[in-house]
Amino acid sequence: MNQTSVVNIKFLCKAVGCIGASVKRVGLICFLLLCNGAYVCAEDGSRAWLRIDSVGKAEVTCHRKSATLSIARTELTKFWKGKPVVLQLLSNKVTRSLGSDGYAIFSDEKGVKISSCGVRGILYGTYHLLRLQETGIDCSALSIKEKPAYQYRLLNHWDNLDRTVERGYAGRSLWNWDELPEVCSPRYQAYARLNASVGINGVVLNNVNASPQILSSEYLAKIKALADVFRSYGIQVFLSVNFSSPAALGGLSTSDPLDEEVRRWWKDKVQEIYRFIPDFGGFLVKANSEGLPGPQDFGRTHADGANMLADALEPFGGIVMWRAFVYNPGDEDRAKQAYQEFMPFDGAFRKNVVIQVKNGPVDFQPREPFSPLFGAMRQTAVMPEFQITQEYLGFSNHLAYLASLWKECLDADTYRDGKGSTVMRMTATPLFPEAITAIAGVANIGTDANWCGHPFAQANWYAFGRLAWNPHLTSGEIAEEWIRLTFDMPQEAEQSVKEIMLESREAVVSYMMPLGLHHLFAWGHHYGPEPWCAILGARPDWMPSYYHKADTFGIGFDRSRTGSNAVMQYHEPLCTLYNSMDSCPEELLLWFHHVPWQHKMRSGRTLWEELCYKYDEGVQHVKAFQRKWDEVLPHVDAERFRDVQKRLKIQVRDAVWWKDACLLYFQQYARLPIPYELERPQHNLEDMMDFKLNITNFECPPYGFSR
Ligand code: BDP
Repeated sequence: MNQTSVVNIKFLCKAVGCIGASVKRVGLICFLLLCNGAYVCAEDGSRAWLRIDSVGKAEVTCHRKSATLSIARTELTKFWKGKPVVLQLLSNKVTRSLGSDGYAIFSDEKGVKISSCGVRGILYGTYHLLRLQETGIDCSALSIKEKPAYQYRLLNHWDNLDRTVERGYAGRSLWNWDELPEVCSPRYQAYARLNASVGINGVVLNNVNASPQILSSEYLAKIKALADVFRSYGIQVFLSVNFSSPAALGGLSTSDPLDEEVRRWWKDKVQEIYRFIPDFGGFLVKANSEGLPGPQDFGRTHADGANMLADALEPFGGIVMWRAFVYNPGDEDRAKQAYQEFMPFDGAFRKNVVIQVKNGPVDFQPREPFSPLFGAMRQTAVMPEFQITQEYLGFSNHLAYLASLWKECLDADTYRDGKGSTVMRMTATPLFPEAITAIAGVANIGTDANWCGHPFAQANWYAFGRLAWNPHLTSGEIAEEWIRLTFDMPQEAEQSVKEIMLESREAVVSYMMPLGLHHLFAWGHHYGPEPWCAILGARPDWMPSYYHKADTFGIGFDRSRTGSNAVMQYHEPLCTLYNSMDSCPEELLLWFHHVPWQHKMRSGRTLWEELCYKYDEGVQHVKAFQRKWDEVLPHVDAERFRDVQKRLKIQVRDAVWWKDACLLYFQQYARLPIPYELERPQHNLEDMMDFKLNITNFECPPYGFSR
């Protein structure tokens, strides 16, 4: 948008401000701006961060032929505005050192050269060049060499075959199984293109709570159709499998991984898959977790189970991602169980197995310490799993930019090999020559026109891809790129939006679960607060009281040496640091300690006061986001502006709800007043305790919060 139109818009906004309150402000602005010829086309968000208008005249040369190269060529021909480009698929010292996904870009006064030893590398280089152009970088003298940090950069879809999406908040599953394989929606290609543009090179199509049916020949034909679309965008297809498939689908009497017939069944099934999809990626497995079947049902180990599948996949180059999200109700602290379960098998897994570990030891909470399984194993590849979909961060209603959360994990020092042994280094550096390096994010994508529900949730899809490629990027750098690509704003407005994004995750932590509190969510759907939740007969480790342990003495889970001793799973100096209430970082205090209400915090306040301040801070932050967003009104198209504005209202409502619910509930134990300088509660505890949200799987809660 040029400067004149910005000035015009500002003038018009003022003019609109004088018109009667009954006039719908944004709509009118839109109308006036259109009359004025300014650029305010409504945007439904479907183009996400690839919003370049075709210029269609670039000169692009490429002497080799492949479907992927022809995509690269078309993208550049249509959208590149600069000097002629040559795409060079070649193997020399430089390109070989960058690998087949890596690339080099050089430009001078004659033109641009993108070279790689793989077609995927050329495609990624193409999107890099276009990204530079669209973010306003001078492309006249480039000398870039890029290589991804992780070999496998994967989205995990938790999509069911009936097109519901577990923990999905953006409509239904993209995969229209009824129409496939005959009909391939154009959205499959658009989705693949968005993924490729940020370097994502694999997708697990179905829910980890997998239906055996996904492996039926009928479904394999449908999956083949998807794989055929994704392939030219450099995307491999993977499947989540149900461990009891041999019995449930194959009709065998057992699914015991040491049974010969079972092993044969998997081998045959894998062969069949590769007949349909020659570049199939492999399996993701959730086993012996939350009621799902697994090798332990037959007295076998996780290694037995994973290795059986690995042996079947190995001849074809496929891999197994075996999830470490395993815990059982019992006396042991849930946060310790994944480590206990997997450490004894370090070195027992085949080389084509990687253990997929959630960022925290419990479950995708707004803040957790990093899982101690990172930097623990020495002979087994381990990969991080992040949750892009906002199961625990306000669904698609709350603005929460998650690069900050993921960076906190990736940058955390495990101290495995001394200082600097960050999670990023421990997982991106192969432990042995053939070791797999991989990273996964649970997708937030569905049939909504803008893919992700909240317009800002797209930033999380984008950021996941960018971090998987280069975990050294900062959250701020990624946010800046995304804003530039997604909106057309003057710098000042970009800065405001960036501030909102960078503060947003901490705001959510503050109004939901500050100081290391976790899992205070409402039963089942996990939207909204329910610290009081007590369901008769339910698993105790699914109840908030298991985690907050509030009583008249204090609050928090004692995981110190004298408590559950979870601190022991961390290398020194972390173990000692976390073990003491005095040295434990305050943002994790109640994760590791049961702390007296009167405990003095570093601010000089008591724990109770600090808790009140934190909750209040969270609410104030979101109110500030609302103000900041309203200020950028002249620079955002009406459709997306209003959408975000509407969701911010919900977020403010929810933040107050969280604050009131948690403070009024915990106050019963603390028996202390909420500091008088803070805003008073707006709800009654009894009303909130009576209130039950009725949420179907993929719908967002209704706007009105009342009984
Ligand atoms: C939990 C989700 C559940 C998933 C599970 C998992 O509530 O829906 O199936 O994680 O990761 O957070 O397997």
